[in-house]
Amino acid sequence: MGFIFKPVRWVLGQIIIFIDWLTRSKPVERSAEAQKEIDKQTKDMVLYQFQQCPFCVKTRRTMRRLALKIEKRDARNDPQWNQELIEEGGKYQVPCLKITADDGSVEWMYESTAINQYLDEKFSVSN
Ligand SMILES: N[C@@H](CCC(=O)N[C@@H](CS)C(=O)NCC(=O)O)C(=O)O
Repeated sequence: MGFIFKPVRWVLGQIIIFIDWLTRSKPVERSAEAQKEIDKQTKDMVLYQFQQCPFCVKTRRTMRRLALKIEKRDARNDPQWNQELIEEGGKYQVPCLKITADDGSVEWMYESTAINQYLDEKFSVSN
């Protein structure tokens, strides 16, 4: 029966991606100057993720809503990112946001709720 799980999981994943696409919000609009400043800050962030993971969809929705240009790395299919996440982040779980500070120190932030809260607090337009 195990052989049935993979295709079923794939179809469910595609449904999640489709619903996400149907219901996604419009990215926030900032002045060119303000967006440039945000882009500078998000240049030092990378999201390790799976395309079909619902928790990753949740974080990608926040990134889209806040118009954040954060590089995404496929930790399931790309062996380099998979290994980096496990060895440097500490565990094989996505989403994980890698944040490199100006002094070169690195934080690996796990948990979609924590990541979304961090991005919202840092980049919400009302702030
Ligand atoms: N509580 C976590 C759950 C994350 C989670 O369960 N991610 C799954 C993918 S959907 C995962 O990393 N699985 C690792 C694996 O497949 O071994 C969050 O909200 O970020």
